[in-house]
Parts: sequence; C-alpha cells; structure tokens
Amino acid sequence: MTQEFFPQVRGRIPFSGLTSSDPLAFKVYDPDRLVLGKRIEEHLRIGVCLWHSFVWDGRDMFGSGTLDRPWLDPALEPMDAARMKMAVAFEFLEKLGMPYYCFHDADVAPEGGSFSEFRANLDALTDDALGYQERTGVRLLWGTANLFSHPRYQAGASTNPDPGVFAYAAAQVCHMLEVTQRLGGTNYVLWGGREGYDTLLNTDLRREGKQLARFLHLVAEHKARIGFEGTLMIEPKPQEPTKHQYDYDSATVHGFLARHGLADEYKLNIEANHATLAGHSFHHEVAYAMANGMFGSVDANRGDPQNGWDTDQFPNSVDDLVMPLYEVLKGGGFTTGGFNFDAKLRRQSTDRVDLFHAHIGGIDTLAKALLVAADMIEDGELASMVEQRYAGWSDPLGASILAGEVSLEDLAAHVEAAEAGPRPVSGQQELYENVVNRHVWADSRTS
Ligand code: XLS
Ligand code: NI
Ligand code: NI
Repeated sequence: MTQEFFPQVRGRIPFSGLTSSDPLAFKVYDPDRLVLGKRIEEHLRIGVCLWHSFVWDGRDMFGSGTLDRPWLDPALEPMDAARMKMAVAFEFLEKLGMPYYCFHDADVAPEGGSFSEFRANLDALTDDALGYQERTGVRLLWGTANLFSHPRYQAGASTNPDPGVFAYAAAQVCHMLEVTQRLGGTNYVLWGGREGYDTLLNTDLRREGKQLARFLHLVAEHKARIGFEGTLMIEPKPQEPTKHQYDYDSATVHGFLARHGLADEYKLNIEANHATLAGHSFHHEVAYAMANGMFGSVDANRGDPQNGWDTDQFPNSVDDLVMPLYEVLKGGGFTTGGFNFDAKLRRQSTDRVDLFHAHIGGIDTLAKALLVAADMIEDGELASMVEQRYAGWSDPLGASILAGEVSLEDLAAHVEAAEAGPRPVSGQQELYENVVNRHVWADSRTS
C-alpha cells in the first residue's frame, strides 16, 4: 500500500515523559532507559498480535463489524486483501516501535479451496513478511496455528472424535512451525482452541487426553526434526470457547505435561485474562510457572471484574501488574518470551488512532509496573520478609527434614521431647500489602 492507513501518526511514537499531554507519545515507556542494568525494551520484549487488531472488525454476537478495516471486505480478491492487511499491520508496528509481533497462520493467509492452496498462500505471505521484517527490524515473537475457527474444528483439533481432523490439525502445525522458523520466531505457541468439551455425555475423556498427549509429542518431534530453536509453549485457559478447556490453568497443564513425559519440551504462555477466568490472579499464574520452571511468555490483557468472559481489554492497572512483573524480575526475566498484547479495542473505539491509544496506554502501564517492581527488587524488603518467614527451614530441624535425614518417628520423638509446641506467628498480610503500596505510590523513578 502506498497510502498510509494511519496518516494521523507521523513517524514513530516518541517517548515524551509524564509532563507531556500528547496522546500519541509514551509517558513512561522509554525503551532505552536502563532498569537493573537492562534496557526497558529488552525487559518487556513487547509484541503486537495481528488477530485482534487487524482480523477482527468489531463484530460481536449481537451486531456486525464497527471498525474501519477495509481489507476485510469480502468483495476483494483474497490475496490482495491479505497483502493490504499485512502492509497496514507493519505500518502500525513500525509507528508503534515495538520489537515483536505474533500471528496465527489464518490471520495472514486466505483459506483457499484446499490445504495445498492455503499452504501456498501462507508461503507467499511469509515471503512478504520476511521483506517487511528486514525493512522494519520488527521480529516474530511467536507463531501459532488457528485450530478453532473453521467448522472442521467444532469438536476440537487433536481431541476430535475424528482422526481426520487430528491429521488436518497436524498438517497445519507442521507447516506453521516451519513458517515460524523461517521468520526467525523465538517461540511457537499452542493455545487449546476447542480442545475441551461442551458436554460430558458425548465425550470420552480418557481417549481425548491420550490424543492430546500424542499430538504434543508429534509437535515436539517435528521441532527436533527441523531444528527449530525457539521454545514450544502452551497457553492455558479454563473455558471459552468450550465449556471446559483441558488446558485449564498453569498447574493443570504442567501436571498433564509431566504425566506424559513432556515437561521438558514445553513452557507456558500465560494470559492475564485467562488467569482470572480460572479463578486465579495473574500473579498466581506467573508465580506458579516461575516456581516450577515452566514460565515462558505472557499474553498481556485484562478482564472486566463484572464480566465472566475473556474481554481481552488492554491492561490499564499498575496495581494489577506490579506483582506479576516482580515475579518475572525475581525469576530472572524473559528468555525467549515477552509481553504479547493479546488485547482488543472496545467495539465503539472506531477511530483509526484508537489502536494507538490502546497500545500506548497498555505499554506505559507495563513500563510503570516494571519500574515499581524493579524498585522492590532493589530495595529487597519484601524478599527479606519472606526469607525471614521461612528462616526455620535453615535451622537444624528444618534442614534435617528437607535433607531426608529424619523419619516420621524421629519427628514424633522430637515433639514429645520439646517442652512446648510451636508458637503461631503472624502472617502480617496487611504489613506486606503496605510494603507493596509504598513502592506503588513512590513515583521517584518515573519523574
Ligand atoms: C484466546 C487466546 C488466543 C491465543 C492464540 O483466548 O488468547 O488468542 O493467544 O491462539
Ligand atoms: Ni492469548
Ligand atoms: Ni485469550
């Protein structure tokens, strides 16, 4: 496209600081600023997803599209439309100035009349994407295959009762993994899509579990065969679109992987809104993944506290993000992963620049949370309070228990010999909360 789609945005969004009232400038996200010895851009590794911003036209189950997305006009020749979409996406990426993007095969390639046509379309558009990547410097954070939109996947992909559907899904992942490799993607994500059930009456849980495990083995084998060096990741979600999704949450996926000898092959891509749908906090999901060596990447967004579905709103609460960011920093930060903005506009946000406002706000929120979390790491108060709470485990009793040096009987004898039992100790929750808020409220680092 020779004409710009976002003419209101001239050049790259600058960092202007908190004193700026320019809506098209970052207030906190200064990519080059050093935090704990690393540039903010390298800490956050932010990606933009193509599906919500360029493939969705604002339709919901009550009404048609509201957003200005001319390339989605069904009257257009599909490959022309696909090329227009990619041009606009890269114009956006370049102007926003983020280092990464993410997409599903079907976000860029028209379906065509057969798998080989789909494959050829995807290959041609991958060539185009390579050119854009070279010209703009934008890189692929992760690729994925859409195994949920087409009616063939209505009863799941690998967990479908029909092995023909399993094979079709395998073909798609086989190819998209190779496309991801060609584009230099640093990760490949599998979100379960419709892997789950709507009713147990027609569902054989035992079979479907086996099928899913087989599929994940095949993907890991193909990764090894082609020498893809990125990380394979699974994205948990508890429900939607199915009533019950198999990849319910981090702990469930971790357990499934461990049971099937796959825990070393996959990491987790944790989405904030999926965490809250599962009845957890985003903090919990990140902390679980970190504690178990399963942390991979993040889909940044938020739900609505009054709505029980995946509203995929742009993050806007520093309070909600400080502790997840603290866990990420404490755990050593991202390796191959990053923050992918799996977030979409509200249906009434119909100005083209709304896409910029949404991302700028979300990115600034993340950056501010990073600064607060880094302050907490440097100050060390929270960590030392937790350390202190568990200090007994370094004393002779705790150490001998952990080392496996004492039996249940030894412990019984120890308790009988002691004059008094252990004394309850305060958990100090409010004090901990105050420590966190002291850092949230201190704004020295953003001025
Ligand atoms: C849907 C998921 C999806 C994945 C990619 O809820 O978040 O967008 O991130 O397939
Ligand atoms: Ni997601
Ligand atoms: Ni989601």
